[in-house]
Amino acid sequence: MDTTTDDNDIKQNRTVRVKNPHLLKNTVDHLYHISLSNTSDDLENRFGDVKFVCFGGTPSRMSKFTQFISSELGVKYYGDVGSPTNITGSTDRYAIYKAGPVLAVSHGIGIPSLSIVLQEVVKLVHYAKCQDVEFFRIGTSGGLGVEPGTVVVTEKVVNGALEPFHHSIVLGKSVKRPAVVDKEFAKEIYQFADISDKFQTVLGTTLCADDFYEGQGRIDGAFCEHDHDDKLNWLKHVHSQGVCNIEMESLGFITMCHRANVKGAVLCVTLLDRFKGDMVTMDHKFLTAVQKYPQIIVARYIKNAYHLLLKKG
Ligand code: R2B
Ligand code: URA
Repeated sequence: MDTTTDDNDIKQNRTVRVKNPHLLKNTVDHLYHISLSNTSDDLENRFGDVKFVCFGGTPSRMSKFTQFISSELGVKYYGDVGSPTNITGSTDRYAIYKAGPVLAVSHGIGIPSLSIVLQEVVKLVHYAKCQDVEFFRIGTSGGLGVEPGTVVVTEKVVNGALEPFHHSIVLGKSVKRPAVVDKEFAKEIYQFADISDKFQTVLGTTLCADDFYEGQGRIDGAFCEHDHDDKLNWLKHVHSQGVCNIEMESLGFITMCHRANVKGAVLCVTLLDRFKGDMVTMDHKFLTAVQKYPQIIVARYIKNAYHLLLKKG
């Protein structure tokens, strides 16, 4: 299996970059958490047509998205009527569904969970020789100064200290990687919001926290060493720096897309206004409805891009 990436292809932004000299030619690479292997699963035949990979938190949301995008594109999804089949089959860590050129992948909560499946999906599309692949995170978040149900298209992403970097520890040393958002791509996707939508869509800065409770300044966790005023002051401060929403994966997602030479975009719906409270109290029906909003925008983008690709031949 050739794992080297052609320089011309990188220049033309066509292939997914796997930057790892240890993945040598013809070695077996078992993608453990998604239960696929480069040597036995015929990846090129099964996945070579993939152009759009959409990530979201839960398997059920991504299954519903698969049904939605399959009807929007007029392509069949892999699986039985009414229930897309999870390609990862024998592992229940993550779910992957396929509808024509679209893969829908669940990533769990937080960067550590996202990073495992993202690395394995990057290798999957690399081994499958997919070209011009684009990645999307379609998720949920807490909003700041926007109506619940607003979709935020991320044009800048920062960590909890408002820095546009992702810090991690490798071999005992701190590594700092820049979170480079493809602003043009974000703007292009934002154009697919429509004035007649029953929800608002905005371009804005997303703060990516390491935790749902203390990491997002909440005061309703099991532990809390700050008070209501501290929380409000922090929320006001980050809002004054342009932050529109807070979630838990965008920093890892954007950083890894950049490293992989893949266009990546993040669209999250807000479930509450954090200036008004901490608890997500939206009822199930409304929650299900709003989770579809970022999917609607991404589906419009994909539909348009897919039709252009088909025309080109
Ligand atoms: C948004 O919602 C989840 C936490 O409830 C987390 O995955 C995120 O980013
Ligand atoms: N997801 C988050 O990470 N934070 C919220 O407030 C809501 C959803």
